[in-house]
Amino acid sequence: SQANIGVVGLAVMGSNLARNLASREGNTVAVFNRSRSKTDELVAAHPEAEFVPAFTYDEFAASLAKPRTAIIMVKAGAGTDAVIDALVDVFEPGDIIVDGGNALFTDTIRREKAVRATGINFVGAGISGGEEGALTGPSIMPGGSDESWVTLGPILRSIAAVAEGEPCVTHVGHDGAGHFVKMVHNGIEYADMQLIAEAYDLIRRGTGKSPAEIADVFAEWNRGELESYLIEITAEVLRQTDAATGQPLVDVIVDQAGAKGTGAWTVQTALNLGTPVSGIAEAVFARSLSSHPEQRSVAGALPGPVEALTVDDADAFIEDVRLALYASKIVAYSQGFDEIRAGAAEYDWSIDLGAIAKIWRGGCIIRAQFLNRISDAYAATPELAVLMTAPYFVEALGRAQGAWRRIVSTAAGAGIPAPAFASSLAYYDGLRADRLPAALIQGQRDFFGAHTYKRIDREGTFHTLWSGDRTEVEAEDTH
Ligand code: NBP
Repeated sequence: SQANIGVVGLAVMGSNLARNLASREGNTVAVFNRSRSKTDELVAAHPEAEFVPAFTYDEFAASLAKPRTAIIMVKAGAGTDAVIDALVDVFEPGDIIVDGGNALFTDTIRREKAVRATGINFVGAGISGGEEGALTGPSIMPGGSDESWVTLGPILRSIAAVAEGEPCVTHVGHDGAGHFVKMVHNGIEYADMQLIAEAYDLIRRGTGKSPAEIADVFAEWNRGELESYLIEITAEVLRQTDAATGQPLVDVIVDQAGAKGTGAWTVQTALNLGTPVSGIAEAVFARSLSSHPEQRSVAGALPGPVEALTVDDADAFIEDVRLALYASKIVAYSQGFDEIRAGAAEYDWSIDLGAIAKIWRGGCIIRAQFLNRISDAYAATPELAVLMTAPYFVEALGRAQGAWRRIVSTAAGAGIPAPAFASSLAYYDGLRADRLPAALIQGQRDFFGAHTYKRIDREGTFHTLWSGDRTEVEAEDTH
């Protein structure tokens, strides 16, 4: 029998994706894994699924109907390149190779160019939702050519999560656009998680509530405008009791956050693009800070504030934290979408930002009600320069800013680190400012490096003769 779709790489993600594909009407799924045992195990464990197992790349290619379409789900990096090379050898022009792993978008741009030269289509597709999502319906962010989307679109639509009746997949843009958007998704996820963690810490230290009591607070928040998967699972984690010690699980987990690198990529890319994703950067750095026990153990000697945190009205404090979280979250998404806009301009992708918000409503880790507000904002104003200036967010930020300022100053006064709350607020005020001290920085740059400056009242480029008589001269534009 000929399969219409194949999966290469049958570890947890690939086997779940293959099962998802096989469960959809009309799909027959060819499966291949470098070491045979995973293929045998998958086929044996799921007799209900219509799998066509292959044990060599030749067999795999022969089992696929044309145009052959294969999704690679292997360890990102050298493994991906090895599988692409092997598939290019056995595929033909017009066939489609999809990389569903977490590739760096610049690798995807490189691979797409190389594979396209053989006449074979290459699609880098970001897939979010972890193993559960792969099995039951992920959010999928495919790049690649328009030609490949004709074949691939219906297949991916059949396995994607569904949010409000719409499949969580769209053709994001060409070559690396899909993996770029998936990268920013993960960056936003880092920020969202850090903000939630800061909210928990403030409530715990401010009110003395137990993790289980704070779980109730998050469960309550999940019924309002913060409703999201991450808020929901936060309540679950906080409610968990450790069987061995009887303690809240969160209290026996080592407080050093791990990372697989996609948050760092988001920030590195933003630095290259000159896009300030400061909230996301703080979230990535907060994980790094937590993971240096050798530094944290000596830093206990650093003096803290004299006054401990006192909260008179716990309910009012918790409401302030909720609003600070909401406002900071708006900033994180605004920064993330700004990075996508900047990336699209740099790499010449045409990306529909509203459509991206929509495909994140289901399947992925940052799925939330809130994303509807973002797609509404871009539907109303596709050219929106700053997401958070859309009327809905202006209203929400107006409602939240007082609380946000109180929480950031309370945290600073009490010596409680709230880097993502504070950084988001500084970004907000920076963007809002009528005048920025950047004017002084231009003066300093002109002083030591003759870097020149512009004037507010006249066209042209100017330089002050700092080491001479300090008169101003018109200068060549150095940019
Ligand atoms: P892993 O990332 O653990 O990769 C294991 C798979 O890669 C196995 O099938 C292995 O084959 C195969 N492989 C390697 Br390693 N080198 C290979 C090579 N040179 N040639 C052929 N196959 C090779 O699997 P995973 O956790 O299922 O993740 C798959 C992809 O999905 C990754 O890119 C990951 O970043 C991405 N992703 C994961 C998640 C998640 O929640 N885990 C979420 C979203 C995306 P073998 O069996 O022969 O060793």
